[in-house]
Amino acid sequence: MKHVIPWWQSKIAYQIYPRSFCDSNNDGIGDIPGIISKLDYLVELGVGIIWLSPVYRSPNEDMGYDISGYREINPEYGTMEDMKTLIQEAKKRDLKLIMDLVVNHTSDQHPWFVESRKSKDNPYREFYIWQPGKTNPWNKGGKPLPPNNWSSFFTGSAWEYDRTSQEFYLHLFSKKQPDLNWHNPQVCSAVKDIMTFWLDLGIDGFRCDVINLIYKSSLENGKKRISLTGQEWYNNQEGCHEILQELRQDVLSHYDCFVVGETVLTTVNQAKALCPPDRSELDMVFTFEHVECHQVNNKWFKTPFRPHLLMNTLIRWQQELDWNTLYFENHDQPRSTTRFGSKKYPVESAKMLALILLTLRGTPFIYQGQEIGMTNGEFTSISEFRDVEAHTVWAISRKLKFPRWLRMKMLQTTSRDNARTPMQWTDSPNGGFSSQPSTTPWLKVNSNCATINVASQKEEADSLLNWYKQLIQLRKIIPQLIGGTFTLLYQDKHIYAYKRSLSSLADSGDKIAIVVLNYSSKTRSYPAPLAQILKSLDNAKILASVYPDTTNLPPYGAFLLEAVEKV
Ligand code: ISL
Ligand code: CA
Repeated sequence: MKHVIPWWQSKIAYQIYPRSFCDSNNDGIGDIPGIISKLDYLVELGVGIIWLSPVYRSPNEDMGYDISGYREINPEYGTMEDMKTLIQEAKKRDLKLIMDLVVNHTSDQHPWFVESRKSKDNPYREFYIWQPGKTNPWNKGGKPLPPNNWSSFFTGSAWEYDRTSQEFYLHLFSKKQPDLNWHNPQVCSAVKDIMTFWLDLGIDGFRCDVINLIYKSSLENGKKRISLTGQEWYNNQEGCHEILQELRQDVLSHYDCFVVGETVLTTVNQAKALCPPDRSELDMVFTFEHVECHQVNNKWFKTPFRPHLLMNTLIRWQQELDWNTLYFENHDQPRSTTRFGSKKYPVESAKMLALILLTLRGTPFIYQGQEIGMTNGEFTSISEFRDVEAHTVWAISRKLKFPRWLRMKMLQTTSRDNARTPMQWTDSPNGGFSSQPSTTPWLKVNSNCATINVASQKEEADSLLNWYKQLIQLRKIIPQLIGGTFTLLYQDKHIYAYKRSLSSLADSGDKIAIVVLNYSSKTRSYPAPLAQILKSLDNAKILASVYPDTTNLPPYGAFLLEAVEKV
């Protein structure tokens, strides 16, 4: 029997960060009508699923990841009518649409929290995690100390003291993002209602923000760490699995939808447990090992990028997990062209990365602007950053007396604003992000929009944009690239080759797809074992290649070929 591949495995996803995608009314902020105006662009690109970062009502402390109204649209982005139009227009074009579900925390402006902080006996008190502080032995009667030593993702303590009720509340992110209390069944049923509301409006699933952190199994002190002390009490706890099962059973299983979890701190085995084959929990997860394997102890101090660490991690996850997301960028990560690519060979290295992304096993996620090779932002002063995390890190590192140049360098390489600069549609001064060239967008536009933009790459036959289009089309017509197994054929520090094969597919014979790549800035010849493998193929046909000539492997040379495997 032919195995039917579900749509969330066969389609390619595209992440839209609404604030930075397209500004239709010239207020400098991207919006829903702007997104609607670009749906045909996405169809032309060939993607099939849109993941929309939060568009809900929010005071924007964390740019929408702090929600104050789950059933409302942030007026900066449009109205609920606009959102309904977006859902319909996407459907018309056979584009699936998934939304962010942020339920580890809410905004401190959410009516639940506004109530919760009023008094200890408020009916919403138990929606959040409140704890009395510890007496300060050096200052008895003074401000108490936090209940435990947990630290926040944005640095500093994870607890905030509330004067009114004289207790602390937990916030794993900013203090304006109080964590929900998932021990309270009312929280779970409120979230189920929110999910049902959106699924009934016609969306096709969710990207669940930091979903593996929602369940805190204890509020004890954690083992002291350089960052994220306390994680052993909230990372991937048994209670989290139980909640995910409940959400699947009571809500998700009633719809043709899929859920991808964003799961920080998650190992291969934990990822397996979150995505069981019976679909009782999540369908796939965004894990971080491949984007973090270059860091020494925490993300603020990075060692120079070493391609083999990235490749080794990708390969290990390919070998150990049956299906997962594939991504190099999102709204939290620096741009891959700057980070994993080459300054000297920006287009070639970006093409090689695209080839990897679109030929591994899993569901590829392209982040807006990645398809044209957008680079990190060009920030030179703290006042240009908009991200709460950048400002928190700046303040703390200043307290620690880090010199200004070091603080700036840290932000320039790691800040999440790097990926949030406005989408570069044209060579106009604001990159065509706002329809009027005189409008100043909410975040500084990269000056390289003069050369890196959609309009010019559409015209250029061998642009990165057209390379993406070509690979996306190939992935649609070569079944091995979707359903095929992954086998590593060759690996040294620079050169990699892998095969995707699908022996069960009767009409494809023993056809295989092979990818060969040189992840380095030197021209290299084929190593003997790889040359041998390539020679043994019958009817090898190159389907896409970064360079027209494949007699050797030039810098970031990479190609995809189809062949028949001799038995
Ligand atoms: O970028 C990070 C911090 O340096 C990540 O650790 C990030 O905070 C983590 O991946 C969780 O991200 C998600 O939840 C956050 C939100 O700020 C991010 O934008 C979101 O993707 C809190 O909701
Ligand atoms: Ca706007």
